[in-house]
Amino acid sequence: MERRLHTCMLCEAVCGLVVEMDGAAVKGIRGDPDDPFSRGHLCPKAAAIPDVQADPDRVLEPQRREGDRWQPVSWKAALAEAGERLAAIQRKHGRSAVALYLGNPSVHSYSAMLAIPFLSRALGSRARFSATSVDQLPQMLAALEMFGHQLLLPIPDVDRTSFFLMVGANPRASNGSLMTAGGIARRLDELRKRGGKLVVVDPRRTETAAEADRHFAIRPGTDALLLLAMLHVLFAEERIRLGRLASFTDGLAQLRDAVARFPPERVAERTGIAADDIRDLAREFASAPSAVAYGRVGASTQEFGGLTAWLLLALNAVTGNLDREGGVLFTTPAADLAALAARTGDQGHFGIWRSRVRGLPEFGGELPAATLAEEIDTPGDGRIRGLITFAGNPVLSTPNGRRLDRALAGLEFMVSIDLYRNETTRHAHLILPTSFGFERDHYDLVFYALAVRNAARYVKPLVRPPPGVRGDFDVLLDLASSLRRAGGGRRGRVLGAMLRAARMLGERRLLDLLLRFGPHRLSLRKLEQKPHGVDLGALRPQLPARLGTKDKRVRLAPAVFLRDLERLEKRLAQPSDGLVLIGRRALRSNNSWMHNSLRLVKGPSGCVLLMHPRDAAERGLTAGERARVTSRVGSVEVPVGVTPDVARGVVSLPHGWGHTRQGAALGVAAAHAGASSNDLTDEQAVDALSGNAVFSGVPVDVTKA
Ligand SMILES: Nc1nc2c(c(=O)[nH]1)N[C@H]1C(S)=C(S)[C@@H](COP(=O)(O)OP(=O)(O)OC[C@H]3O[C@@H](n4cnc5c(=O)[nH]c(N)nc54)[C@H](O)[C@@H]3O)O[C@H]1N2
Ligand SMILES: Nc1nc2c(c(=O)[nH]1)N[C@H]1C(S)=C(S)[C@@H](COP(=O)(O)OP(=O)(O)OC[C@H]3O[C@@H](n4cnc5c(=O)[nH]c(N)nc54)[C@H](O)[C@@H]3O)O[C@H]1N2
Ligand code: SF4
Ligand SMILES: [Mo]
Repeated sequence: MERRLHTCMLCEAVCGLVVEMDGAAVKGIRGDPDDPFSRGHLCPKAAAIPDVQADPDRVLEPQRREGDRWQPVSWKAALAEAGERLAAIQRKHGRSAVALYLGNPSVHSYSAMLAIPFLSRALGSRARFSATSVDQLPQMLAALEMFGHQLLLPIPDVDRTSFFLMVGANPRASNGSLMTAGGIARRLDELRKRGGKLVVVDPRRTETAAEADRHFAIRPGTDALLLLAMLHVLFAEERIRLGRLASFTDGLAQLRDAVARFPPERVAERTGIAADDIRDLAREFASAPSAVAYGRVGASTQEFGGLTAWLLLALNAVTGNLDREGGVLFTTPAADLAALAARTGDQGHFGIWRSRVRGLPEFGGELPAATLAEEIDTPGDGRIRGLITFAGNPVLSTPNGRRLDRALAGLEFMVSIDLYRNETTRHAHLILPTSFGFERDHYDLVFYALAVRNAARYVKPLVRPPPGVRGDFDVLLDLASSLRRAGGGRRGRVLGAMLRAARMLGERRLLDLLLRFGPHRLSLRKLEQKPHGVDLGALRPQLPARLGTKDKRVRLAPAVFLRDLERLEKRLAQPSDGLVLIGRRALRSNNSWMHNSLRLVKGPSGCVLLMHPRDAAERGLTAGERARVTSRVGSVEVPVGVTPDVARGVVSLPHGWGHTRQGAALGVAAAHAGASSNDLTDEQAVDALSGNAVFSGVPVDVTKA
């Protein structure tokens, strides 16, 4: 038995792994206690990495679809056909007639991250989409508007803070998000052991809320109101302390004027949180020696996600907790994509163009995923007719998945780069498979940049990929080249030279260069000599130098957010009763795509609609019975779980289930199918400011099935 090192690529926690191997067979997986960052942490999902690698349903060579029949084809034929078909669409209908959708696992693969900009450039399409707009886009928008750079996301200093306000996040299930921290549960326990406080704002008493000092069961979608009222209290009681930020921060007076209209009494009923509680919470936050206001998926994927993201940052700033120990700080990752982007002048942009059908704003060159279906199924000039998907499953992961499902069936040509023939990729004409897991090396380009300490770890592949699959980097560049050869995409000699250079250097060398030019002057060689990884120290204050704004000043009250308050006011004037749907995550499930691992799905089904005992009783529903849930866009049938942990008026259903679609090849998942919550969520109900999808607060009816 041999002990080898790898790193888990499934979620944001970046756990170091010790893999026990017998030849090429994996015999056991443990957390690596000698990884200075993750310190031995791991969760049940890591054990499923070899399940995916060895999955009999995995696509192991390029597959071509003719009607509903799939046949293997050679790489050469597949790439040539993909290039020709996409190029033909682009020549006839313009470059933006071919769209690109990038799914979540692309950010867990450094080689994909390094190749995507090349494919994206070569494609030259404005129809770019990704999981960003069903996730953290509002937080990136707030960073862009306030700090001048979409990637400058401040990270909670969880290990040193004395007060943690957690809004719409459940790290005990998710293992932390935009807060990379191995063993986040232990870190939150330690926070409380040293006398610090954890306060959770969540419509459900989650695993995290159950272990907190205080839980506020907020009405979904009203977090912006809560935060406005907290800020109101701080201004009214003269508790504002910008500290060292004062000399480089603008907009304090505008912020004060904006929050003046939102005293706690005005928002108490709507948020479901008493005015006195809001006052106390504001006071406690401001008087804590250090404090963090942090929000994640529940705060982001809602009708006022943009406002919420802004107000959370503003709350940190006006209490002196932005860019300070124990508050929220920026990282200095060993490979610094944000700094590279700043040097090349690409710090992000917003609203430079708008989508054809609904006029939703681009963000960082991407359009909201909630608009993908209508951009395909609405006739007219500029319609999307071809699609490339990479590591994504938008049929299950974007709002009104059924509409997208139908739209994809009408595409002239679609090519998917994926491990599986899933609910989305079954519509492709070609599926191109890639390597996965221990078959490749790993450096976490994205998540070390979002980590609560600066750290780095590089691991080599442990096994060879199956002969028919290629690495992400190669497939993405090959597709770009074959598109160009066929006369599609963007032309130009510079681009051609860039593609050749990228291919010549390769992903490892590109990573090495990023490390060498990074703030810690590392290199692949240095990291290979420290296979357990290196600790690069705690986060340190970096403002104003790190800011992306031209004048190196923080903008506390950007105009886009001030304007959006009018929309909030209007909403406040409308009634808000009836049942609303929210989502949830579970430790043993990973978005839509790990339900084919028997070890993760066996046991009771995870796809259960949680509801409050009184809401259930009013509908004559008891635990285990099946309910029909109906929204504007559709309906699903699911078993009910009855629990006082969800607030009255709220029902909770996880996403990523619904493996019932004909033509997907996921044997285990189909036997544990569940229903897709995104057959209920509404693609028309986005955060009108940012275009981000709304998964929280979707109006639904629930009846006995
Ligand atoms: N096990 C597991 N881990 C994962 C994933 C997974 O699928 N499974 N996915 C990964 C991904 S892609 C991400 S982005 C992260 C997400 O990480 P988190 O955001 O920590 O995960 P969620 O469990 O979605 O937590 C969102 C919480 O918001 C609450 N909520 C819903 N609506 C509202 C609202 O209106 N206001 C407030 N205040 N709260 C609300 C929900 O009840 C839920 O508890 O997790 C990552 N880690
Ligand atoms: N209702 C509701 N919907 C949600 C959410 C929610 O909270 N509620 N959360 C949203 C969030 S935060 C996210 S991030 C999205 C995720 O949405 P998506 O990114 O669209 O979907 P995933 O389920 O992550 O699917 C990932 C796909 O990538 C493939 N894959 C995995 N690893 C690799 C790889 O290394 N290479 C390649 N080529 N393919 C790979 C898998 O087989 C799978 O098909 O879902 C969103 N949807
Ligand atoms: S917490 Fe995340 S990174 Fe760690 S083992 Fe689990 S899935 Fe992998
Ligand atoms: Mo996500």
